[in-house]
Amino acid sequence: MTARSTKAMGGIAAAAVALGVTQLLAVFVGPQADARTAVGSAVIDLTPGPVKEWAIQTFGMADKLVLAMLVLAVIAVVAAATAAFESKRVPLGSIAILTAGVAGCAAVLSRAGATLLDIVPTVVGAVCGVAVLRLLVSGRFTDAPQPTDDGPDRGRRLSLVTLGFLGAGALTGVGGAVLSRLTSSVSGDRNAFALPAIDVTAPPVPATVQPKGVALPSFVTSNADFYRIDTALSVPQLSRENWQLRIHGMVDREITLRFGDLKRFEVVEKMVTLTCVSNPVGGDLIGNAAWTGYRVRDLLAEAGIHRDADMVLSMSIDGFTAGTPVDALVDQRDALLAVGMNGEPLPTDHGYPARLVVPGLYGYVSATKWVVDLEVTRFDRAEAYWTRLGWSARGPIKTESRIDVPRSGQDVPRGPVTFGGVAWAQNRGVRDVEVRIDRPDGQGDWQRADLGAAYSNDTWRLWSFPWQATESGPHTITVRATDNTGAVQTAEVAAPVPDGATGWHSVDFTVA
Ligand SMILES: Nc1nc2c(c(=O)[nH]1)N[C@H]1C(S)=C(S)[C@@H](COP(=O)(O)O)O[C@H]1N2
Ligand SMILES: [Mo]
Repeated sequence: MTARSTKAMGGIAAAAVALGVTQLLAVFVGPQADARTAVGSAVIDLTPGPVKEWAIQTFGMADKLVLAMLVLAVIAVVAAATAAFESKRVPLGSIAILTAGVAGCAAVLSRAGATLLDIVPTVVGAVCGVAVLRLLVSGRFTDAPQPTDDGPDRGRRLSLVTLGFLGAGALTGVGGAVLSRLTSSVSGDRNAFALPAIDVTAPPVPATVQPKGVALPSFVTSNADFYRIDTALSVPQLSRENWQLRIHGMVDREITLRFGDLKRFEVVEKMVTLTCVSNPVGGDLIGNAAWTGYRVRDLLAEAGIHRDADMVLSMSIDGFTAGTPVDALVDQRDALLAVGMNGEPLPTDHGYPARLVVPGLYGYVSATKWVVDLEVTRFDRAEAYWTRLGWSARGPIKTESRIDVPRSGQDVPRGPVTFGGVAWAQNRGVRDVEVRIDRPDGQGDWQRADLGAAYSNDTWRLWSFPWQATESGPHTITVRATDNTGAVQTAEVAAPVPDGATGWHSVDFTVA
């Protein structure tokens, strides 16, 4: 190894120690001192809207993991590149670590409710990082005096010490992350939560919602299979004890509800299909669940909404906001402050202890998880998280449909086969689904699909289509839905930005 590459390795080891020490110390100060989450959240917040959208489209639910790997890779490259030039006269590596430390402190301090104590782990971590780097380049661990810049490194000891620090950094980092997870987790609080008795139960799901011949997808999405989309780099751990909901703004009287206060409201169970605005045509950012909770209408009535208010800006404990039309929150669709999902307390990922569920609206304008604040306001006064980034202020869900069987590129044997999928137009309901199968000559006619029973206008509708595979070769199946207003799903292709994707879903398959 050359002296320069040895120094580069030292830079990575020093950065690892800086990150590890910061992570470990943050365990003792609290989650708000976690510089890793603070920096990651700052990166997410500063990333331009279209890039975020691209990340969700490309990496889907792995987006946060990809971000973490990317940040680590950038840190390693910068640490190596700058440390390679670390010397007494030009301490470039040390400067880089200190600069990163300052940025980390700024990210921590930028978070709501942060105090000076919260930056102590980052400051100590940065100082340790610099100390390690200075030690490694000092020449103390080389047998020879100071190696010349490009000369061979004659010391084995230096590599071993460098590896040791690298290991120490990894250990304290991973240890710190695991410990902070254990100490802040609300899983115990969640397990101890017995859902309130339901006053208004959702109608039972008849077996006929599942159309003949296909099992995909299941009408109710299990909690484990339910898509998850949010900006939360570490899932907020909010206990029922620490939860409260403030309702304020254009109201007659501001109120703050503790979790126990919810007892005085009627408990409603409702089946609602949630959809993400980022769901591409044919995508799976959609799921259907039975939600248990309280009518938002009842909560708002206690505060008394002013007549000229038209938006409720809901905010989560971690600062995400959604702007929902007042109408959608108070009309008969029964928008919920949900505390249960499919008969269980809300999973932490899905908003424990409480979130909003508003039928008919994309999640980004309605479905705030870990919700703690409702500000009654106006669309011309307030702007929510995604609207500020270029998405539409209003987000009614568009009429869409998806093919689940066959999968793209699938081989279909000759003979009888049943295709199937889902269609949705929440708050309007699906009336019809049509399927077109192009023969190898590119011709085909729209034909009515068989429909599963309609459960409600706020849930998706399953369809199936029996077909005889006779002609060998490539085929394409296309689907389109008609909602209860008579509107046929548009063929016009639109991207998810600014208010949801449109177009027909097609799947290519081959008859063997
Ligand atoms: N606190 C918080 N709530 C949020 C979001 C978020 O980023 N933060 N994302 C919203 C979006 S864009 C969608 S589509 C739904 C997804 O809910 P789910 O993860 O339970 O499926 O949550 C909404 N609620
Ligand atoms: Mo979303």
